[in-house]
Amino acid sequence: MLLEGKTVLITGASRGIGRATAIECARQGADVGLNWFRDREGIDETLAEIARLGRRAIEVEGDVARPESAERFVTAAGAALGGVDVFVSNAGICPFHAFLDTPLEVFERTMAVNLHGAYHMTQAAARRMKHQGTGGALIAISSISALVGGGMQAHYTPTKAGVHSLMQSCAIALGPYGIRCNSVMPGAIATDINREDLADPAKRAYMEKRIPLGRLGEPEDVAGCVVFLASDLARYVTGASVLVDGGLFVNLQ
Ligand code: NAD
Ligand code: RM4
Repeated sequence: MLLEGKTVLITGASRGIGRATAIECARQGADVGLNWFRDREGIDETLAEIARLGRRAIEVEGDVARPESAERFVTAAGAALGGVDVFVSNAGICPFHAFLDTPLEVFERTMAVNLHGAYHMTQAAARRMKHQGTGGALIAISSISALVGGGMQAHYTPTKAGVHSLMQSCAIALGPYGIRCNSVMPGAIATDINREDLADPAKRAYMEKRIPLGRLGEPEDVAGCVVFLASDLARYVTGASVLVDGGLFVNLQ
């Protein structure tokens, strides 16, 4: 019960890494506030799973790309659950596209959801934590793609480097309030975001071959690391990033 008595807010919690994180936080004793967008069925499944664990959960719909969603989410979830101790900025998209003809809308939407959304959400959560005066933990779901490129991801990888950088700056800005800020960098985790990309058997086999632990990741693999960073076990960890990639990043030869 690493998160007993804590309240955790998570964006993009209707499926994938966000859902697995919400469930693991609840299993570790937290009550959870869940942001979601255009996925009623998914958020209902997440809520049902948390109810089975006997924890409180509240959901707030909102597009993270809209700045007003941030204040709404933090205020509503914070009021319903009695505060915000941990905030996980997870919502993200990755519409794979070749660089030279990426439509402007694809670039702008990816930036708006992944980077601007993370910024507004993080700022709203940090303001609330400062006001509460009891510290807190901010965690951004960055990516291995913050460190290495992707030929079909030139509009995406800068957003992941961006949220990592956001956590580094926030660690400095918010340290005086006892608010820790870290990022998690997942490698290749099988979720809806890359279902099509990994449907190509050759691409999938190539990825698996590059991963020393021999398999793609599962959302639950990432959730465990988020729980650690959210918990008091990580009380002296801030401004850090943790790769959760089965060794993919270090595998050069
Ligand atoms: P996913 O597609 O399964 O889940 C994404 C979640 O974000 C969904 O719940 C979706 O509804 C939500 N979302 C999308 N746009 C939103 C918006 N505008 N407002 C609110 N919610 C929105 O994908 P995932 O793999 O679970 O991705 C979660 C995060 O993990 C993303 O930030 C992604 O960049 C990051 N990540 C994923 C991988 C991977 O291999 N799957 C690797 C590294 C990082
Ligand atoms: C990640 C990383 C993965 C990719 C997902 C969509 O950040 O680049 O390889 O599958 O994004």
